[in-house]
Amino acid sequence: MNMTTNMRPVSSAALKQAVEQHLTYTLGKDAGHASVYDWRMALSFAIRDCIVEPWFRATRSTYEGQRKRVYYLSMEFLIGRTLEDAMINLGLLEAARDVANEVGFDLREIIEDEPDAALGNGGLGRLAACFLESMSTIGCPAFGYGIRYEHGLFRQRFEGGQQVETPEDWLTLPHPWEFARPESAYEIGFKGEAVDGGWRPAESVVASAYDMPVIGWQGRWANTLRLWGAKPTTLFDLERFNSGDYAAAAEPEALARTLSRVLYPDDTTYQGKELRLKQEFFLTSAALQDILRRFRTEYDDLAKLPTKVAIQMNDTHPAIAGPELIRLLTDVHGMEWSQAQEIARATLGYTNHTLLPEALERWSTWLMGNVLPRHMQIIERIDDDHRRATKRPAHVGIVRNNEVQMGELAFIMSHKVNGVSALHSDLVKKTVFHDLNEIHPGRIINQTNGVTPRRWLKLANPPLATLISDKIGEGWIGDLEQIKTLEPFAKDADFRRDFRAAKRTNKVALSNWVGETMGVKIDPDAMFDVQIKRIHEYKRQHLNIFETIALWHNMRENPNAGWAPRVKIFGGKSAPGYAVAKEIIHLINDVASVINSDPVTKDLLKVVYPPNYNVSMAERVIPATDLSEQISTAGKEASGTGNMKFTMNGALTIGTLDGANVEIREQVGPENFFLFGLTADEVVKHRRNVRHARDAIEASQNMQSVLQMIVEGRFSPSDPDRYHGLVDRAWNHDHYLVAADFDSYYDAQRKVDALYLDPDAWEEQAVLNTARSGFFSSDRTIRGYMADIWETESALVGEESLT
Ligand code: TH1
Repeated sequence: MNMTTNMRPVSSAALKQAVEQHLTYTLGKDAGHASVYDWRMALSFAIRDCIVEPWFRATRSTYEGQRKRVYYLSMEFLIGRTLEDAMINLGLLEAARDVANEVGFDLREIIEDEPDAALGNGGLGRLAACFLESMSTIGCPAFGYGIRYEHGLFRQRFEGGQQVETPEDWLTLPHPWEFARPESAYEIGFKGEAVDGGWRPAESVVASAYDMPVIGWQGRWANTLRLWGAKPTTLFDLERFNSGDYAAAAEPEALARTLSRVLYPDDTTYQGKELRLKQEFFLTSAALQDILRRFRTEYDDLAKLPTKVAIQMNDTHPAIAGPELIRLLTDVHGMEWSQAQEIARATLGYTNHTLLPEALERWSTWLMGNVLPRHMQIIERIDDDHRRATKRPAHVGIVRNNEVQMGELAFIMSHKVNGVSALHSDLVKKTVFHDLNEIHPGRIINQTNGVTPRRWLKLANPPLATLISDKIGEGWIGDLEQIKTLEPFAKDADFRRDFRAAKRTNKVALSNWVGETMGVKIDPDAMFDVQIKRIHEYKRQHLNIFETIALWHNMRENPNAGWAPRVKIFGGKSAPGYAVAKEIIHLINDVASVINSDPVTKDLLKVVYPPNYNVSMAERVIPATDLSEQISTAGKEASGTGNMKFTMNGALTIGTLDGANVEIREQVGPENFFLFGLTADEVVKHRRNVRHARDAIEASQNMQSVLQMIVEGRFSPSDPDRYHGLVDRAWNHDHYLVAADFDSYYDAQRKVDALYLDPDAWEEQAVLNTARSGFFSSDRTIRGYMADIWETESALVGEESLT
């Protein structure tokens, strides 16, 4: 087979030769003895070779065209696997399949040998990964900057139904996608003292670069993800070593390595730990030093920085960028204060991802002053300037109650602040940044999140992707708006049958995997009802499991009432220190073991919770889903992005008017979306009634039975008191209004049942969901950032399409 990419023709034979070369000369392995790992490495190197040329070309074109670059600063990049994604974007998947077959391996097995790069917790990190891919697809010159954590997000196991964490070790084996750049290294200081107009740090480490190329669709452009690893400034204390104190001799090294050792496993909460603040500064300072160094090789006037550089802060985690940029411009490059402030502001943008109070970063002035004394001075001056310029009282400032408010700092130091869905951006204006929005009208804008259709449709769902391409051509992959031309086929019975068949293929594959890995038999013809995301009270996995219990109870009472057979699928990790979330996990697993062994409901209901949910598991589960659970308390989920992936893959959604659900419902049509629950406004009003939960439970027979069964120990017979705390909270501390929304949710689920029992009607709505998902491509989101925040243009405009 002859595949052509734009950099060189790659036939199966040529690829095979390249793979064998790497096997022999890079890995030193004889084909006769090569393992799946060896073949994966050889194939990865061969594919990586194909990226290098477009990567160089993109870099050269950016320099030659003196183009503006975007720098995306993020503490998290949740990449998942790279090999298959790269092969798809280069058009080499088929050639690779041929090669694998010829050497006696299954390509799937090789692909699945790659560990996930889990350098993120959830949506925020995965969004950063989708953005990188979209920036490369669009040809937006960009760098991602992050930390090369030795240990990504912990692995999850269940023991007796409870979450147990073990360390993740993706870097134990060599990582074929990175290029170490020891020559790109910067010193990062900490502590010490501020000395007039400068800083004398007491400690320092070196940030050393590792680059990963990010290839866009059809290999037309490639950007760089640059991850920083921490190294000691002095490797070794020779004096101490010679005196026999071996442990102390290695101290500088140990100290530095802790900085990039491990990702903090908290999603939407922060702990205020010194090491975290140091990590944030480590990333930010390394990135800014690198950005200024690159700028100065090309331009002589730092005043031009905002015309050639746009820096985006992914939440407040890199918000120290404001003060650090000012410090570098003034202390290091001698610029005057007010000009430096202006230039920093024109260069920086800030994305807010949450309104949850426990997520809003605040550092005590003591800690900030101790770890970053010079920055503390600069923050106070920014704050003073802002107060004076806007004549505002102390309560709107950055420093309040002896704490540095990182949201306020990020806002004041940015020219644009954006929320991540229409509802969320609206709430940002009305709540956390109400006063700042009045002082700076127009600064807050919205950019609704998106996801890349390359990974989340083409890669994850080959049966559906092939069906779509057969019908409307391949244009949708690079321009998801084109998927709307599928719409008329919703009325075409043959197409609906094929659409259903594609879904069924995915459901069979998932059923087999669940059977093999968990030993639970599930029926691919039952409705697959899925909630996969971090476990958090506001996401309300407990609402889902309560409804599951009510459903089971009612099925038992009346097994022949025409229930739609269901498989409830859960996936997700809890932060290790989040006891309430861990209790919810335990309950789900306990409920699963009781329900799954009930002979009465064995053909009607199953509950499965595969451990260690991650990007690769999402790729497996989402294409096999019929019903997507997006049931957060309205006003709490800033956007959600899983919701978009399900819609693209033809799942129907049951959801609240929260985050991007609102826009999903608008796009797919309210008649194709199962809505329930209070609105964000109603939630606020409802909470004023201190009896809201008690009133709702007393009015709901269903909810009462559920809580009764749990408190009686029906799901924990060996430990009947296990859930007394959980049930007490449901009655008395129901902050997320599970009780108030319960009946509405239960009723909406029965409408779901009715539709599922009418396959034709279901499939019509499913097709319309896919056909109307064009808005949710991260390509659209990135174009929005480019136009409204970064003021950059694609380097590929006017270039011929290579299809
Ligand atoms: C998530 C939001 O919860 C989610 O609604 C949104 O879709 C996603 O970001 C992308 O915009 C967030 N993740 C984090 C993680 C940390 C701190 C704040 C947030 S908000 C560590």
